[in-house]
Amino acid sequence: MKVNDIMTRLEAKHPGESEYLQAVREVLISIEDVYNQHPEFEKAGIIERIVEPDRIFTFRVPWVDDNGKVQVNIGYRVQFNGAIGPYKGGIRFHPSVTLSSLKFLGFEQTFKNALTTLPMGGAKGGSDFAPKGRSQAEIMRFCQAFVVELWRNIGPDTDVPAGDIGVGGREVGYMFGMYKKLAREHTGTFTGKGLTFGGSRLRPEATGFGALYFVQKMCDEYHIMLRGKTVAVSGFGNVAWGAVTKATELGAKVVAISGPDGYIYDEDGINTPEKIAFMLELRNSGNDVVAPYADKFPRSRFFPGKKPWECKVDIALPCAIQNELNLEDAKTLKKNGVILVAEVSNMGCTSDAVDFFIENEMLFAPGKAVNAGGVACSGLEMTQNAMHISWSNEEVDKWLHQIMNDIHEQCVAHGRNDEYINYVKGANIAGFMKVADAMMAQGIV
Ligand code: 2IT
Repeated sequence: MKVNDIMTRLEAKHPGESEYLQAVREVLISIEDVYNQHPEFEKAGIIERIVEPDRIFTFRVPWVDDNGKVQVNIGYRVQFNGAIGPYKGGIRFHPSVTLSSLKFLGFEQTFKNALTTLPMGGAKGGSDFAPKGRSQAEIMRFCQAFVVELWRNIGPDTDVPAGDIGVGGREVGYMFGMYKKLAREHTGTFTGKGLTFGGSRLRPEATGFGALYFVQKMCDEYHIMLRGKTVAVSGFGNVAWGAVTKATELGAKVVAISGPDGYIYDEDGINTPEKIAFMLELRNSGNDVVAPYADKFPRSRFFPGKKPWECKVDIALPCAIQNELNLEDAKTLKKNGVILVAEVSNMGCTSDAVDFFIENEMLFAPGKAVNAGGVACSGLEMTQNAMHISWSNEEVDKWLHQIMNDIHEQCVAHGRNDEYINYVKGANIAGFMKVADAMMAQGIV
């Protein structure tokens, strides 16, 4: 395999799909050497097959807004790779959603899910629908219209969607309600459900908690004390909230969170139940701004239009959206002496930022390893639904912890080069080998 040749062909086939091409290139570069040690992969066209989704559904989502006006959005479900289990992955509602972004997310999800040790294939879906400023009734009608089209292509052993940006417990509830009505079955076809109808304990916390378990393992590996370290987080949604909660519990001090409007710096730490709960209030307001935090807690400051990466901290955790940390930010972090960067968002860093971290042998781990706790907990929800039981907080947390440790171990096993662990390489190789193995065993399909 020659990465450049493959990329040239893919760019010609899918022009302008920049995020998808970025994600594919990153994985191919990591796996090039191992791949070339397996001539049977080349013979079976593994690369040519693994970079293309199994199938894609695209559909119109018409709905009526509160003023009686007809609105039309586009809906998608990208079933990327079903080699190791039923398709699994979130639904994103955000104006930036395009086929390219969902293809990148589905591709990443395939390897992430492989890392979780659970049998789940990769998928992603969503719409360019913008929930910001929409009423509860509008959100419900949109979710229902989305599922009216999607429902025939999903099922507990076929494809199991969940939440992502713009889709939380409320939206999953509405989508599940319509699914159940159309399919006439109450099964685990969605994860991230409410606790009263088959949801798993800890699912809302799992992405952020899992990320911090992973960060803890990175620290242990390098004999760094997490306790007492300062942390900058981007975002203020569900994932950021889980990360802030667990970071605080583990003795670190989170001093920054952010929104599309700018960032908050709170020197005292975002570390009291009141402050952490306020993040949820901000999110539930539906306004997509963090500025009100500074009004509520006057010792903190709001920096409009800025990113939190300019803060002098020990640890940086991008928790918002893809490509939110660029090369310039990476250089600022290094200059400020940051010791660890862990992507909690999917592909949170641009390619040149990732290259910069690795060339400078900085401690860096990619989203598909760090944030896998979310989908892992979804996998546990599927198991509980299939068994018609529900596990306690302690049981789920124990699994989550074990899975994150296991992912860390896989990264180290495939990414260690003398003293330095290249977590990007480790995660990509471990995830790829599992999926490739399964594809080899199942013939050319
Ligand atoms: O990016 C992700 O892993 C998610 N949005 C969670 C997917 C899931 O199926 O729980």
